[in-house]
Amino acid sequence: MSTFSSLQNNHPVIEDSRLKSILEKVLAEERLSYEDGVAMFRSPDILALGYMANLVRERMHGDTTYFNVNRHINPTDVCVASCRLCAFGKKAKDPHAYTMSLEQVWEVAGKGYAEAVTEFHIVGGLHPELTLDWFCEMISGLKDRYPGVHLKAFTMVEIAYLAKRAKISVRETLERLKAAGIDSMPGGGAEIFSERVRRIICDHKIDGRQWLETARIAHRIGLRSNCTMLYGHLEAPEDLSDHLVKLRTLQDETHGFVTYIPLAFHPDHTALGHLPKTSGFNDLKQIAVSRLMLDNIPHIKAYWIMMTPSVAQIAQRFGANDIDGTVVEEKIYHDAGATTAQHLRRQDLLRLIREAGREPVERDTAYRPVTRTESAFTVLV
Ligand code: V47
Repeated sequence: MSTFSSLQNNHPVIEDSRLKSILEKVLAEERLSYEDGVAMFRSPDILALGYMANLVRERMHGDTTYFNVNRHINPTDVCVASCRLCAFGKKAKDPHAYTMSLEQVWEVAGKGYAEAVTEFHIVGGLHPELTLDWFCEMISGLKDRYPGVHLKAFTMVEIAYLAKRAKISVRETLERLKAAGIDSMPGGGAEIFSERVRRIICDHKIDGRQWLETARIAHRIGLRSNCTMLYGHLEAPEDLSDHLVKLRTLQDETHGFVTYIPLAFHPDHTALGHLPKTSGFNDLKQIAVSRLMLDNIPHIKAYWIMMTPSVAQIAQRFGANDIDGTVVEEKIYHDAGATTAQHLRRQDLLRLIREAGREPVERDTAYRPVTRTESAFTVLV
């Protein structure tokens, strides 16, 4: 469509005619189909996608962009799986592998406490010897020492592995960890549900059906979680749309997903190191299409660690309403070649958000606003 004719219908940025019916649905607040998702992932019309996603984002969140202050804790990088996508996991006998003692985990957490973090994000490898009891002790020790900090811990993949090793159900495993003190779960490990691609990039992991079933059980026992999708490797537009529709279908049932985070594949130091890095164009498209498809998931996070602060800033006008936080000590992406800093100053984050015309709001994990004084923070309920 020419700029002149599109100007005539007041939607000047829709160039790709295949997106016109999608725009009509977006304006009518109708659900988009799997086919719409495929068409959007195929479309090069990034401005149209961003325009539509921004309409939805502003309808849901106005000008607010959320951020939080958290610390990642990775107790071990020992992992029995050898996923081609991963540069983090190591075999137990690898001289560079590490496993923290319980005291070390609690000590690392103490550093975050001093930085007044509101959340510990705890994930690690599938260790062949650490037991469920060990993890329960780790969690209850953290809760005792840092009662005000939200514990967002263990991917669905780790839960399924712990259950298998303890020879108990996923439900019982989750119930024990919840009793020990976990408050919610992160969204990692979902990768891409397509069996064809999963077989190549992470064939040692639980399959997509098991990931979704573990999330279903977590949500049913009252543990909310995030969800993710890994893109920028061997996937086709059909795989991307299918993944989002599966997340949306589960969300209709449980309402347990809080935030969706698209994760760009970083190939360095992985067995897929020959693949190119993703582009800013693809990063923005993933943000926009997910905002449009995931009509029942409240928040879309542009994770600056992964997409760089510059792209995460632009993403705030392409559908995202969250930019992650200031305090991180991130290993999974940096082992795979991420060149972003491991820490952004609060004032840098505020500037990025304000420059994008958005209103920064610090949040806790449940998206309640947090206010800070010189030395403490308060959650506003
Ligand atoms: O589970 C692993 C992915 C995830 C690579 O829930 C890789 O708030 C890219 O899940 N290149 C970890 N990705 C990160 C994650 C996350 C991050 C931020 C916030 C939240 C949240 C969750 O990263 C892994 C895996 O899916 N991953 N290796 C790699 N080479």
